[in-house]
Amino acid sequence: MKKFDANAAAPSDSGIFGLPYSIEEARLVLLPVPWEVTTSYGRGTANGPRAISRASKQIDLFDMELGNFFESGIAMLEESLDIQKWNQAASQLAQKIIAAGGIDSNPKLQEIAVEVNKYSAKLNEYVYTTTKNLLAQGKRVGVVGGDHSTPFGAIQAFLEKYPAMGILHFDAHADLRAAFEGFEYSHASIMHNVIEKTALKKLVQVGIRDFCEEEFNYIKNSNQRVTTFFDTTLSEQKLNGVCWAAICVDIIQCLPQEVYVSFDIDGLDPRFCPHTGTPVPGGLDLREALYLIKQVVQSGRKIIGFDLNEVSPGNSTLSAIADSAAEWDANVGARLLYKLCGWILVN
Ligand SMILES: [Mn+2]
Repeated sequence: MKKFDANAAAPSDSGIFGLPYSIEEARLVLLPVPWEVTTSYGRGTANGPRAISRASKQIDLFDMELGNFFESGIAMLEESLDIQKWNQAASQLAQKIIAAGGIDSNPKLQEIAVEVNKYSAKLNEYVYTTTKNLLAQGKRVGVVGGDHSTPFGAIQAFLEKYPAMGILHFDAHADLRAAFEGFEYSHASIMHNVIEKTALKKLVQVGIRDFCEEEFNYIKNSNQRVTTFFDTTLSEQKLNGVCWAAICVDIIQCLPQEVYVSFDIDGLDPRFCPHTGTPVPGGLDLREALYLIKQVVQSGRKIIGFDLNEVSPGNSTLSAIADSAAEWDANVGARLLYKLCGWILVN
């Protein structure tokens, strides 16, 4: 480990959060996934990991709640050049389908969708294998997207190690659509894929406020496998004077002992993520989300892994981010990421 002063500014050659740890030294390894093949609305989340990494260096490491947890070691892997290449190639293909509003019954577009799905399968395999190897080495792992399709392979690897785990899912969207626009691994289908293709026992969703009737019925007919705390309900409870702490007890009761957190930044009020791909009015305050995560740990449950996704610096080029309004999204993302790292390292 290099010489390091936690109270000083981050050296320019430092890692995530300005820390000096190598992957070997780190107890927690972050896996960046620069991927946004199926995003349809605002673009830019493939730059999320780099923007977060840049913004992370200005964070004060000492944490009043969690102390100097960073001393366990946190490091971020280099972005895979393969993923960057696949993302570019598959995005170009996918845009043809997105521009047409889905594959419909157009055979040419169906062929393109097959190609896109192959790229997504390659990505899933990469994320799965990388996560599995890190877990086998005794590391803690967090995925940094990219769009919300990115953690699928990681969730598979976590389920192999923690078959009884549940997922606490922050999002504006239910993400329960089957192959949205013809993409098997669409960002809007991540939880549908998790429910249909894995043995996950429990999915608990919070902040959901944008969903179609099919998704609503899917939740209703899930036999309690999916429990959704809709934003409308949460907001009304709060307006009626129910305190957030009591609401958190209700949410946490639904979770098993081991909890994986899947955090789509757009679960928060869009003032925290104005450039995210599909912002929706309403949502949680950052403090409410952090309080809920803290209460999960305080309840005696264990956070075993996480992903943070859909953080986007918008369409600004990466070199312009530092000076642009888009820096804000990465700034919030980096702070949320640091807290997620903290809660995973202390328990
Ligand atoms: Mn979302």
